[in-house]
Amino acid sequence: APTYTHKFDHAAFKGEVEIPLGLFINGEHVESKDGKTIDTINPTTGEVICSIVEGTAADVEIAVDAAREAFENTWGYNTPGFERGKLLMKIATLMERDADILASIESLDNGKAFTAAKYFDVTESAATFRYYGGWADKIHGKTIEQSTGKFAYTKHEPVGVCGQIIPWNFPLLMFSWKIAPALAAGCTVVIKPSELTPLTAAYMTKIFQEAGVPKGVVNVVCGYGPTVGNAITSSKKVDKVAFTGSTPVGRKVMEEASKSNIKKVTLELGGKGANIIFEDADISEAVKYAAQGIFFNHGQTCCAGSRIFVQRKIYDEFAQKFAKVTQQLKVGDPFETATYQGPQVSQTQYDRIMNYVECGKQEGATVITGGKRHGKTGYFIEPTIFGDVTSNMKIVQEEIFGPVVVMTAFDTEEEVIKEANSTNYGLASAVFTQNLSRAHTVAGKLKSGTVWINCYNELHPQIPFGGFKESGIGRELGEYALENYTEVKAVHVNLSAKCG
Ligand code: TXE
Repeated sequence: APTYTHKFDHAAFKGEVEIPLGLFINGEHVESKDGKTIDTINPTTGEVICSIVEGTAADVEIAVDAAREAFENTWGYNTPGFERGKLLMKIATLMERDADILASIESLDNGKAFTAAKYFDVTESAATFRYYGGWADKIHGKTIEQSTGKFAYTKHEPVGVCGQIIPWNFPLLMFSWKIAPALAAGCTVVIKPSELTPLTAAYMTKIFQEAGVPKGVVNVVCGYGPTVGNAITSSKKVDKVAFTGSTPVGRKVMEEASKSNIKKVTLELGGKGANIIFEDADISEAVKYAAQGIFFNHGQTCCAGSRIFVQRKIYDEFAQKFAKVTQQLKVGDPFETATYQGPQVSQTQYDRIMNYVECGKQEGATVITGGKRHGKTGYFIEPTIFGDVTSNMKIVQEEIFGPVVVMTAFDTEEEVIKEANSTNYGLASAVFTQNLSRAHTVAGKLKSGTVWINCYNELHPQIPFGGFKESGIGRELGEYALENYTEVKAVHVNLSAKCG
């Protein structure tokens, strides 16, 4: 299979990096069955970086068989938890060694600022492997006493072969959130990166080889959703599917799982996060977190704080300070050290976001700042704040998934909780206040899988993440994610009681 060598030359990293472009099946890089490839685009320039091998349904079948073979004969209980843990930690160490390389590839392929890629995506990805390395030998069941002579014990057994489908907004991080808990639990994996951002996953296959991951334990098949993705979700030989992406595709994943073999399903879908600022909040802190809450990763974050509710008394002051901080965010080349926001990931996403911006203007929302394209090449959009929005507007209801936030004033706690919860999504929300009682009361009433008090976008491998309502099913990260990758078996033991 082909490889591609990219020459990086920026302040933080200079050097040539070789990226394997083949499918990674049974420990080897291979061509696909029909020889087709996918061009991956640099969103900063709109130019092709390289062409990666495009998988087919037939390739998925081969990968699934390799994963099954590895599950039955090499991985699972064949490799004790302690050994699996050591391997996961070795992967983490190699990722830390190659942090500049991984971050450079991520910035090139996705457009995110190198600083963010290095200190958030790569750091957190390695931390996720290390964290689950620690769990691998601590996954065990319970003993349940029933009556004299009768008891049961539970075993938390690996589910088996897991299909995993990930998006383009955090290519390496989603790869790590999916693979690390699966391997810790003893499962084997067939993963499909997004067709828009396959390059960090491709590089990771070299790290797996170097770390000594046995063949077939992780298989990476790049390709499109309706072909490779669908082959995974509809396979009768896949025991579980984990998906992160859009809500419409999430529905399809469930449908295919139900039509094929009732494979276990976990979904992490969209969001429309409410960020609530009460008048007693530390305003300058709230402003900084609000900016980071929406503009981090160019707004391409499922938990983004895309709806800001500000108590009326401080609305004008907050709006003015928030606009000032927003205007100071540096938009530009991801490889420049000062850059906060790079381009959106693709022309399609750029168009989608700009359509929402136009729609907001037509619906009568006020543009407080931004609202236009940035520069002439690439997919750059100015960080944009809409004020005076009303709850029926499309920009308030739908996930924009770009650097666009809507802001509105509220009067009472009761009113803002009702508004915050009036969405089909339920991924994340936040409350800013100095009042301890109010903070926890509001946190209790918000219908979302994450609530931040006096902060935003804090994520940690130890802390579960996932959605209420149409934002998803199941939790990633923390001890909770292990449940996605284990089946509980109850073994009943009868020591003395006679039948009948
Ligand atoms: O997502 P898709 P898109 C939201 C966000 C964004 C919108 C569209 O609002 O603007 O979705 O993005 C694979 N069977 N999120 O169109 O298509 C696809 O190849 C199986 C939120 O890029 O859902 C990719 O690997 N798989 C989100 C993955 O699904 C299929 C992150 C996600 O792409 C498939 C991304 C099929 N039929 C977008 N069709 C989040 N929760 O963070 C596509 N895929």
